[in-house]
Amino acid sequence: MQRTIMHIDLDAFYAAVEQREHPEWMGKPVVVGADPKGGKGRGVVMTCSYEGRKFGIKSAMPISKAYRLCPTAIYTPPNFPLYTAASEAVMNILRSYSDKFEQVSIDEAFIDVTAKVSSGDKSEIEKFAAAIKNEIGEKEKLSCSIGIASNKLVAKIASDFKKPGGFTIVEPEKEKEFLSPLLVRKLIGVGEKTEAVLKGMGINTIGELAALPEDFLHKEFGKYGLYLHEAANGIDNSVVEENYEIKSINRNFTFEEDTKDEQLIFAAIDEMLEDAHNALAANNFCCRTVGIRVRFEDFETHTKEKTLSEATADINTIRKVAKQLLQPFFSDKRKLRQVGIRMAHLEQKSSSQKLVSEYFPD
Ligand code: TTP
Ligand code: MG
Repeated sequence: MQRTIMHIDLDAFYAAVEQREHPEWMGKPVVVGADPKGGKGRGVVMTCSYEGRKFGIKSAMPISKAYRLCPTAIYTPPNFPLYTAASEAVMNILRSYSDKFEQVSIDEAFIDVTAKVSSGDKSEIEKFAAAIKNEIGEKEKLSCSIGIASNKLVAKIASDFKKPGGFTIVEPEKEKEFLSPLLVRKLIGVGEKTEAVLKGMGINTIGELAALPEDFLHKEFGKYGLYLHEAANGIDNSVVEENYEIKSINRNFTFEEDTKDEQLIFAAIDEMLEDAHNALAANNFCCRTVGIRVRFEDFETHTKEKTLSEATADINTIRKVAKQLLQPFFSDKRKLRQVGIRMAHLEQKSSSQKLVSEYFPD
């Protein structure tokens, strides 16, 4: 059956929220990320308003480079509670347009509107998308781009096609034609490494990739090659479905005998971490908050947590934070009865990361 799927992605999300909160920043280059410290700052750009992108500033760029490109931009640290609240409000609006809803990241979601519009009726589909865009604009004062296609893969690429504020409809049967001139990197699951390998084969565009025999791709890339073949040909049968919600992952360990032995305590932490991290990875989550819980021999219980500037799924990073949080408790005279860890503020890794990890399990 012919499906109609929309992918909605907010424009310059963190920067747009900052502009909304500081109307005097409207129309100006706003960079959300690390402190540039007059060009000597370390850390990266999280995002930048479209006004700043004209100077060449982009997500993940060193903040020092952004500062060189535009020293007069407004530099601001991230305010996550604000973005989370804005994201939740937008997601609730989107959910009201279809019960087939899937949030992909903090600022993007799919909705399947097959049952809501007549397939192939372009003007009806456009009106539906315009209503969503207007409601997000009016209620949340945020701008979005919408891609519409017969599957998720093409809808996602389409939403990125005319940013900011774009609508792009890819009509059924036109998926291949639409993808053909685009660079392979636009495909979900194609990162820097695959792009370089394909370049070495003389393949730059999705159309060139689509023309390669399936067998050849299978031989070169294994199972991932089969995905590449389907994706390049605009085929994707995955369904829009909400991932069940896990709010946090918690593990606790009670010592056989109360202890102050740091080695023993760290070993317990390591064991729990491994287990909790497996749960994190199995659900394709990363976490932004790492917490610990200690219970002394007299049952007095303390919790401590740290929210990171960026969500992570890296076990070493999580371990380091957990151990730092635990350190002050060792100076207490009392022994520990129980120790626990917590991973919270879970976020789904972006779908491109998801696909890559599915095919390259490392
Ligand atoms: P994106 O949707 O990739 O970027 P964007 O919304 O800022 O810009 P646009 O969609 O118009 O191209 O990511 C959403 C938010 O995620 C972004 O506002 C900030 C955060 N983010 C990072 O913190 N680091 C990154 O490297 C990227 C790409 C995004
Ligand atoms: Mg966005």
